[in-house]
Amino acid sequence: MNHSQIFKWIRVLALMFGIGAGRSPSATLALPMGCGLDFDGADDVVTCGNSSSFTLTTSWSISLWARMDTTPDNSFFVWKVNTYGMGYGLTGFGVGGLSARFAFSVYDQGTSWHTVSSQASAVAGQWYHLVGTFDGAALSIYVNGQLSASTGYSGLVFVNSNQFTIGTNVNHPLDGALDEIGIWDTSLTLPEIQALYNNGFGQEIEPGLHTRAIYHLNEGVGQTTADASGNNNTGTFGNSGGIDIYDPIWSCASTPTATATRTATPALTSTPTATPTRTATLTPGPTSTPAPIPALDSSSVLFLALAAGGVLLLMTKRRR
Ligand SMILES: [Ca+2]
Ligand SMILES: [Ca+2]
Repeated sequence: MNHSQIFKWIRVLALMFGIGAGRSPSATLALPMGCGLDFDGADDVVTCGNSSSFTLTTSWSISLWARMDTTPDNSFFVWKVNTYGMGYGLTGFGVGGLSARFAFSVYDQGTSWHTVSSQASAVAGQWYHLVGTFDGAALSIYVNGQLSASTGYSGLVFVNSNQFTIGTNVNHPLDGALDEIGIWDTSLTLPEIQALYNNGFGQEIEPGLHTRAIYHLNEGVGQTTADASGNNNTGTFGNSGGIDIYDPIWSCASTPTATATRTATPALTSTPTATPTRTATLTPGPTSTPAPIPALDSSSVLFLALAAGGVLLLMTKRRR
C-alpha cells in the first residue's frame, strides 16, 4: 500500500466515524453555489447511469463549473466512453505539449476523436464556467461566458453503453472541484450561455425543455446526488452507495440546506434578453457595512451639557 492509498484509507475511516464529513468552508474552496464536489486527483468518481438522457447525437451541450487545483495534461470533468475510449467528454486537456486547456471532445462513428480546445491554459485554483456545444456543424467551447474556440465537425457522435461519469477513477482523474453540471439536448446559444454564467458568480440551472440532466451538487452530505432535471439520473459516489476510497468529498461554501434559494434563471424555452457584461473575478469577497453612528437624543445632550458644565466649574474653582 503506497502513501496515497494509506491517506485515502485514513480519510475513509475518518468519514466512517463522522470526522470531517462536512468540510468546513474556506476561501480557496469557496464554490459558486452552495456545495460542490472535491476530487482528489487519484480516482474519485460519480457514476450517473446510462439512460437515454446521455445519448447525445446531433445537437447538444454540456455546461459546468470546474476548478483544477493542479493542471496535468489531462483531467476529466465529465465523460462517457466505452472500454475502447470512444464517446464524448468535457475535460482539462493537454494540447500540443502545453499544459491543460479546456477541451470538448467527441468520438465519431469511425476511428477518430474530434476536439476543440480553449485558447488559454487553465490556471490552477481558479474556477471557470465551461460550456461545450455541438450543433451538427461545429464543436465549440465557451469559457466564462465567451466563445473561446470552434472547429468544424458535421458527423455523428459515437453512442456507447457505458455510464456517464463525473470525474473518473480509470484514467486522467481530476484534482480539483466541480459544480452545477448540466446536460442539454440543444446547442446553447451565446445569450443562453451568458445567462448561465450570469454575474461571474454563477447561477443554478433551472430545469427546462432541453435539460437532460442537472446536478446542483448541493446535498452537502451522503453518497448520492440528485438529477434536478426530473429524469432521475441519480449520481452515486465511488464504487458503491457505501463509503469507499473512490468517493469525492462534499465541499460547501456555506451550510447546505435542503431547499436552496435560487434566483430566477431565464428558461431556454424563451428567448433570453439580457446579455450581461462581466469583468468580475470568480472569488466573491465579503462586503461589510459600517455600523451607523447612533444619534444623540435630547436626554443625552442634556447629560453631556451638565457634565461639561461640571468640569468647567471644577476648573474655575481650582484656579481660584
Ligand atoms: Ca452547487
Ligand atoms: Ca461510495
